[in-house]
Amino acid sequence: MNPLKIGIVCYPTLGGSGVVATELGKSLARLGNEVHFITTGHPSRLSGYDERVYLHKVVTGEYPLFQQYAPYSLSLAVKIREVAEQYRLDLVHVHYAIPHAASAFLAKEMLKPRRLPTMTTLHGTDITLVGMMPSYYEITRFSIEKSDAVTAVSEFLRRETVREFHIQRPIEVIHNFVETELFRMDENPCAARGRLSPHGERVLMHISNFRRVKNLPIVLQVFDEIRKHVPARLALVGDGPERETTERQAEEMGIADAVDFLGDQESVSDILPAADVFLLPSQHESFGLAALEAMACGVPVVGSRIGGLPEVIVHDETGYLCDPTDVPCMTAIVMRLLKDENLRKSIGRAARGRAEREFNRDLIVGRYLDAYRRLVGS
Ligand code: GMT
Repeated sequence: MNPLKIGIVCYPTLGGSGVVATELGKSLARLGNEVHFITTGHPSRLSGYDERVYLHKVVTGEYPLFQQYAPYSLSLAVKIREVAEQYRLDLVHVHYAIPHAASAFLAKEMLKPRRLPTMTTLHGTDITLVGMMPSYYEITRFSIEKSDAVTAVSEFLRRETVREFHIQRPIEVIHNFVETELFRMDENPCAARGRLSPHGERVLMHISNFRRVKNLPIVLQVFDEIRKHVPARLALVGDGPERETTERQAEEMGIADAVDFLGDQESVSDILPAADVFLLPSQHESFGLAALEAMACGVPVVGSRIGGLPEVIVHDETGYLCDPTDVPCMTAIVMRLLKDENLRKSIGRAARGRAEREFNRDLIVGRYLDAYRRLVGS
């Protein structure tokens, strides 16, 4: 099959949509396609050199009239058009609808009569939170309808999009994926374990972009309950708006000395295997990429029974689900796992098996490639 020239638009900052877009782009390039990232900065998971990977930076022009409102969406549209023309792109694939789908639509219109097929992947808060805001609702609906192809990262998100935005067009569900050769089960204690468990304590872990939806107070409360019974430490990986509040809460609860704030980490695959249990009590989660990465490392996840998480975790088989604020439920499950090493290990193995079977990179990247070929051929 002929290789494709693909433009990928994403937010480069830490966050699931940027991670998925970057990992997808890297995989597509490895398969021989030419990939052009169009972003405001260097995507956080883009490392190493690949001759088929190009980076195009979107720069917003400053002007006193704009004050703090430099129109990123317009600069992005101009950059997409420019890259598409210069490199003869076959298609552009945008991640996170707002404002990327609208910018892709503008670029497509500007390029006419040359054809530029567009694909939008919906990730979560672009639909469930931000897209629902009155100031974004109509443009989100419009640009979803105008994309040539639309995918959602879970069946939950597809249903929500159709319901909330009264969408008529088809939306294909393509789940997120994990690189199972990188995110591996560690039979021997991994290097990070020594730092996170200096005296043999059990390690609970949470990784996120520290937004309110991640429910960090619940993570702290569950940990607080656990350490009343078992020597344990909590590793918090990532950064974002709730970090300071979380640090303060840990102080107020008197548990700060048992909590490690690791901040943004480039290589979470080196840290995850150090965990005994992974906590993800989010209020919203359209998929839960961090949960999938933990599963691939054989770390049992205790998460929320909301959104797309039940599509990732089979309760009681490959992890556990509770209501997002049900601290007693989560505490009881974590205690069970920590007391019964056979159970913890067998759930971890089952989680790893599910990640390998259902969410492996080759399977999911293949589905995107099929969708691209249908789009380009149509
Ligand atoms: O909203 C966020 O927390 C970040 C967001 C993103 O787009 O960066 O994450 C969403 O996309 C991820 C990748 O598809 C999903 O794994 C997350 O579940 C989803 N977040 C939410 O739905 C809250």
